[in-house]
Amino acid sequence: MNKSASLLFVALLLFTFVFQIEAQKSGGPGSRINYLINDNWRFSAADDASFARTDLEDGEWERVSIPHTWNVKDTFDDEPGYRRGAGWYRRALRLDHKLINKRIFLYFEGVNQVADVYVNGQKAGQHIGGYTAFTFDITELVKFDTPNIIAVRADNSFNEDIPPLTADFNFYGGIYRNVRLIATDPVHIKITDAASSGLQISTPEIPGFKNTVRILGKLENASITERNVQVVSTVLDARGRVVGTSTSNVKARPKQDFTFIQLTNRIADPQLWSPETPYLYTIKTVVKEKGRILDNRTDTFGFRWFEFDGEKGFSLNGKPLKLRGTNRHQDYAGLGNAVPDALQVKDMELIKDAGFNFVRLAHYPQSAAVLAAADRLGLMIWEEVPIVNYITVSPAFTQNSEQMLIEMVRQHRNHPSVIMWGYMNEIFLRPPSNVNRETLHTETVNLARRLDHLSRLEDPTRPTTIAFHGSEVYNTTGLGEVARITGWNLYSGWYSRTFDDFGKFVDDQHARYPNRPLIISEYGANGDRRLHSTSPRRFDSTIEYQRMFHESYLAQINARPYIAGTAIWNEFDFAAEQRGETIPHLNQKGMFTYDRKPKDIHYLYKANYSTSPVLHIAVRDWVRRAGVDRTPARIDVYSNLAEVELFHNGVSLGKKSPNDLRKITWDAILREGRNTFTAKGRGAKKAVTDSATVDYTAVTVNSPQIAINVGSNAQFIDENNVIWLADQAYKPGSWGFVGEEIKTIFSEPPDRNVLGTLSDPLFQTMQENLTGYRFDVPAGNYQVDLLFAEMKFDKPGERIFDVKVNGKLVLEKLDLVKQVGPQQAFIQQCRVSSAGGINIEFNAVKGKPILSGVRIKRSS
Ligand code: GCB
Repeated sequence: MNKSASLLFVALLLFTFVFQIEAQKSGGPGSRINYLINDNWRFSAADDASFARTDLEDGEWERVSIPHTWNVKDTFDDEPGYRRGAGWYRRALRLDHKLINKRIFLYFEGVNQVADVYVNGQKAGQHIGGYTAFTFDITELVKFDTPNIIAVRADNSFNEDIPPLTADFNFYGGIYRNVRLIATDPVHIKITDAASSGLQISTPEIPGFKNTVRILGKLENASITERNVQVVSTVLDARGRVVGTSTSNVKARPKQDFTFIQLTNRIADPQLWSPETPYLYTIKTVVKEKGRILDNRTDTFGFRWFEFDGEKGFSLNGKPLKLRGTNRHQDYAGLGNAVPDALQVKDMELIKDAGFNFVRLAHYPQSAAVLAAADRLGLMIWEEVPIVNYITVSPAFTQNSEQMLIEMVRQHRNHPSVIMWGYMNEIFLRPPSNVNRETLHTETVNLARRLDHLSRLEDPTRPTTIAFHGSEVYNTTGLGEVARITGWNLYSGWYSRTFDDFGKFVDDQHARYPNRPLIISEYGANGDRRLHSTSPRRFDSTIEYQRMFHESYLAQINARPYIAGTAIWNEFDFAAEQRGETIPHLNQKGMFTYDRKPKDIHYLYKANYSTSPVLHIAVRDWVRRAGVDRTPARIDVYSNLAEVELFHNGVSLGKKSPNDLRKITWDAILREGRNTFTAKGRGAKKAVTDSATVDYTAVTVNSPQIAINVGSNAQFIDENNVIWLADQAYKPGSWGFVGEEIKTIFSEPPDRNVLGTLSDPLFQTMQENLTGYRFDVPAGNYQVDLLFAEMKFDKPGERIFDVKVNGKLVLEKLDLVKQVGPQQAFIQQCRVSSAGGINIEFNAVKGKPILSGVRIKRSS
């Protein structure tokens, strides 16, 4: 036996051992067995039909654990695109002979996006769609007391019949959510009904009956005999006391499904589920035959009711409540979408901790662990199927969309946290050019109608919703009339014009469609913690602009009670391979970084929404600063305390109370070196303190190093902690660019990855057509670094120029495309001995010279 085979053998033995223990633990032969089989998988990125065969030697394949994706690295490299294709997973599974009379199922929580499952070389089934669970009955394919070979072909290729077609997130391939083995008696609560629990638990809203629990269940009798069984449902409160029961007697015909309906007794004074008190009841469902347990399940649910109104917004359990929320994508730094449950739950805890009560799970159904966490934490959920940007007009696309909706609803409908079902996002944003616009509009509205109808049919207890981008097309096509709740994704002041346009837009919509309950389903702006500005501007990705954006939006939202709810875009930075912004491949609109570090903006919301004391000095994102003059720095504090006193290096700057946005601002003259800020206030019960430090460097012509982020209003801190200052026009006694007809190149937004560097922002902005760059530095020896990247032209010969430093030619006929390639970072270093001043000259040979960054370092 070779090494990997023997390892596999040990793993199998272990598995059998653990498995038997589990079977005993869960109550003997009568009980359902539900077992995670995430470990001991083998993976191959190749694709071959023989991979399903039992006699295949897979010892050389990569050993992996689920959750797994093959796209963690290639979504972040400099090569455009990432691998979209097939990958295979294999695993041996030994089943104890004690399971011989059971039904055996494989349950997959999520495989992106088409999964073909084989057991012992035979096809168990295919599932389409990357974001919902599915299950196959493999009873007829398995053997006992000998290894069964499970093989899964996962395929994330583009498929025009499967949503999403395009979107601003990555479609990572793989088995990226848990895999389970389930074993039941032949008579069991149905498992293969769209991979749902087989039970639909609701608390009918009929006045006077509010306190009953209704259970609509499906049983499957896979045996060949008729069975007389009893289904007993027991409702327990959070302390485990029985508060309700219902029993049904079911005659289950052979090889048939049977539906039962139960209504429990009225439950006295039920505790209502809400964000403040997310009270969960437990329901135990047991299937028995002559007193012997055949199957059992335990689920949780909550009592709550809610309404949406065009004028009054949202109300929960009869009380008005603003949905204060955020959006969540499921991926995570270094993991892609293969994120263990514990981290996903942590995400939901971070969201709760910020004081939010609402989460839009954008743009697809998320994992069972996320939904369970939402129930437990009291986070209300908007969940949606991933139909994004445009649709394909085809019966298969329609059918796949409908199937996804059915699976989402059936799998997640018992969660009290879910308050609405969504089915499209910005569906008119990117119409394909090869489809007639009118047909596309009509067919999209038709599909929306079908999905809306289906959603109400599957779950009459929840309203439908849809998210639009800020365009009239949704009204003119009639799409705006289909869903019950209208979501607007609005980016005024980011993708378009000014912050104030946001308020104007929603006021106008509300005035024209007063009956539509309205949610701001997205709003946000980039925040890159390496970029800072005292004069932030649209698209600069500075933390300061992101804060300005959110402060403006929050004030505008607070002023409009008709807005039922809001959801920030996004709670966490998330990956989007095609993005070429300051951190390429990443959407940086998060309140947290991709690896879940809070940005200062997180505390704006926490101070406004949380009920626990919040005191945060908002300088954490900018702890290393440089400046050129003695202008005082603005120090902001986000706090929900009545009064705060701020100390700078131990000296009080005075006491102040927060404004309506729970923000206080002080001015402080930063001193060279370490500056310590301490804020003090009192919460209801105790004193609250926060401390933060800022290291400050004053840069003058006498400094040992001057680094300039040419063409930018923003200061950039690179990975070596070098601070590249914002650019300026030349001033005698200082430094800056020179030229009569200079053009600042500042793409809006920067949308191209710069190759060969992590300091993309340095190269994305530049001065074009400059004649010089001058530093009035004292005499000495200097190293001069000149930074360039050609971001405009892809062909050589378009831009050629010479560069001289203090009269010496350092770059002759520089043609960046020819010499280093387009989009490529290029740094030219030279040394100069100066009798005073550094004068860099640019002379055009063809086109206009450019400069992206410059650094001078005095060496003696
Ligand atoms: C949107 C989309 C979302 C994007 C976001 C953005 O409107 O719905 O998927 O990620 O804008 O950041 O551009």
